[in-house]
Amino acid sequence: MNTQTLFQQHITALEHSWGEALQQTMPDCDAILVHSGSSHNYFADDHAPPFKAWGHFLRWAPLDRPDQFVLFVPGHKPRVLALVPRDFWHDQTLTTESWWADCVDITCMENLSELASLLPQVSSLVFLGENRTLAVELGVPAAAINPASLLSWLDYDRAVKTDYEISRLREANAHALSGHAAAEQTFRAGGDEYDIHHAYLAACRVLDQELPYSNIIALNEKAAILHYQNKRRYADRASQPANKVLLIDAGCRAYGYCSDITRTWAADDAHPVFHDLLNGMQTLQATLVGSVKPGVSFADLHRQAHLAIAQLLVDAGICHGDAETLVSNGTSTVYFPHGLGHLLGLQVHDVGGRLANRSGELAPPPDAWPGLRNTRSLDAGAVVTIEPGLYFIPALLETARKSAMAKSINWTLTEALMPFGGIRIEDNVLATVDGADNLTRNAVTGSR
Ligand SMILES: [Mn+2]
Repeated sequence: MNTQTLFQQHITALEHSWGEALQQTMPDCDAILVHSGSSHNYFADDHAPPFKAWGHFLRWAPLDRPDQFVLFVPGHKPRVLALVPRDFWHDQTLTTESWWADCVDITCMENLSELASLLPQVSSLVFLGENRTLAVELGVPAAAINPASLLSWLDYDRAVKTDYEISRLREANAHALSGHAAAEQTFRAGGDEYDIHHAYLAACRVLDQELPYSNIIALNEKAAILHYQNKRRYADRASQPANKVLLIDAGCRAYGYCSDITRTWAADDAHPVFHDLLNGMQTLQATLVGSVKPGVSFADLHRQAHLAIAQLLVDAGICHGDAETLVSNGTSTVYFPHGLGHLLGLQVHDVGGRLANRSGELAPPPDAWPGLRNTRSLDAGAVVTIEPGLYFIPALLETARKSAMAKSINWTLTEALMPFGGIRIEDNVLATVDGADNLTRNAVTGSR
């Protein structure tokens, strides 16, 4: 199916679900205005951080720039109200490819002050977006600015992707894999974190600011830092430590849709037990991916991951005891302290992961794992990450050493493995009616 047909079907689906959401949650309103967001300068500065449009806006129009609007009136073609300032400092050209632009009506404004004249009666308008001041200036009643009932409904529904969205997520995966291949090569060739980062960007032909999140490029012991943000570089190569382990967590975006992929590579001369752990993690990650299907509770999958990781720790000789006990007494959490994954879409950690239903009731995380970002049962069409990890994190190990857990840990082996940091393996997985479609492993990579 061609992109325009897919996008038209996507818009039709949005019109249906947003129409129902509006009618159910804000029955006195008859239109929704969605704002991409405003650009905000740093404090006392005339520079702003890179802009990212809001997910609920991007779903209608792939315009990743500030002060763009979508006006949704049930029964009418969606209208894009685009601010295109007269500006000789920046390129303000509005890119409107026909595959999406033909599915909406586009009106351009030179100044935000023109917006009010383009809107229907504001007393029955809902405003969605970060800029409350703008909504108030437009005259939108307070109760119709980001109403929680409507936002919960839209957030909840966003977990299930349309075919258009799935095709973009596949594209974002294929795109990122070219960077991951280059990163592995650069790691094996002895590059430092800076080199690996740039090899990734160059292979994907992207700029830093176009990434869905800052690349995590962690060599050796830094692989134990979950969101390691630095890129170590060595002017004097003689002082650069040998590459033993690379943990790279990096994605790409396709018209706003994100991929979020982690790979861990080990040099041949890494600790043999680390190689065993890496093989074990590859296997258990693939098993967890295979467990994705409609109706499965993500919290149950997370628990399944803990049991499998605990068993791996026992098999490798790092922990003593049985897996159940190591999970219930918190030992597995020392090595695997984050959640198994999250919803994925227009945001890397997509919205609605803790909603029990459209009405906004919450599905709280299990007491043992308060950080779990997705607590829902999976619906067909939902896309999640599956990203088990196993790390040697000095701060968590220090605490464990002073606790009752200490006696179930082989400290000699744990210490020997600390220089190797850790392991995370992450794929993006679609729940289908038949089970799981691994969008990462099944991505069709080609030349770009
Ligand atoms: Mn992730």
